[in-house]
Amino acid sequence: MAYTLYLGDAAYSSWSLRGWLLLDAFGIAFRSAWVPMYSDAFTDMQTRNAPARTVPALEIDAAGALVWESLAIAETLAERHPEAGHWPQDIAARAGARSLAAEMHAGFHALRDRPSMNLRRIYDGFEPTGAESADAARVQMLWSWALDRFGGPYLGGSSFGAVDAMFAPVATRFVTYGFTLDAAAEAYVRTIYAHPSFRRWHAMADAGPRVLPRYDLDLPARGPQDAPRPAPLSAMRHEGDPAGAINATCPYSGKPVQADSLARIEGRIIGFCNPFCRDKSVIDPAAWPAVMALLDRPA
Ligand SMILES: N[C@@H](CCC(=O)N[C@@H](CS)C(=O)NCC(=O)O)C(=O)O
Repeated sequence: MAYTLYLGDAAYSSWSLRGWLLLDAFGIAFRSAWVPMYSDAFTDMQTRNAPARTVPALEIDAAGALVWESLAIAETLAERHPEAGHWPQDIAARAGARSLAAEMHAGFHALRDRPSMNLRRIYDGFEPTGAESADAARVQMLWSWALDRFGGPYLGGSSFGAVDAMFAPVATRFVTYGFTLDAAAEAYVRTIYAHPSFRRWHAMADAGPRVLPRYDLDLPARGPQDAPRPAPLSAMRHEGDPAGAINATCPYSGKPVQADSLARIEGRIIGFCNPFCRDKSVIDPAAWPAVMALLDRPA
């Protein structure tokens, strides 16, 4: 099954993150079509995809069908890939997970507005409004209830599900704006930040060059290195001869390694086909199975 997923900027597009997790975290192969938001290319994409006007939008290539709205994407993928586990098996957990996902999709408008997703920043001194605090309190109450009732560490039980994809951007908002969290929410945020798919998205957001100042607040800010992420492996950009790399072709694309796209990861020189692939790998090597497979090769 071939899919194309239309996405906005990884650092800022919370709904894109949800759509991407609905495929990547469930092992479903797809092609990402990144479209910079607030650009002519985005307007063109909206025209081509009409009547869909938002990202994420999922093209089911063979069927010539397009599905948009993240909850509709979740249900479409769950229907087409029943083995992938978008919803829990257990009836009570499935009912709970579906209800939480629907509430997220339809609600929490205050939390979705001013404290928008911004994976590039961690602010000091953000003061939530009453409505933002009320949304944050309800999210935490729902998380505690689900984690307690279905056993955690994910909201539907032992494995990552569509409901976790729906709430992952909220976990990032709690980090970016420094919301005061109860212990269960704090633990759940760490669980999301440790999930391999989330780590891949965050690494791409960090590596992407585009900064959209419209999402910045006028507050002291730290960078994403202070997010509650697992400690990265040792990695840095490397300058040198591509012949010194342990691989001749990019672990992602299979294209030839380029001289401007080398990294030293855990002491070994690895080459990529472009600087973005290098940078997303340097930021969090362990998130990328193709990089780890190279490191696992005998020296
Ligand atoms: N309810 C939609 C929300 C999607 C959404 O608002 N996406 C934003 C980017 S995060 C977008 O495409 N905005 C462009 C526009 O509204 O023109 C969903 O569940 O997918």
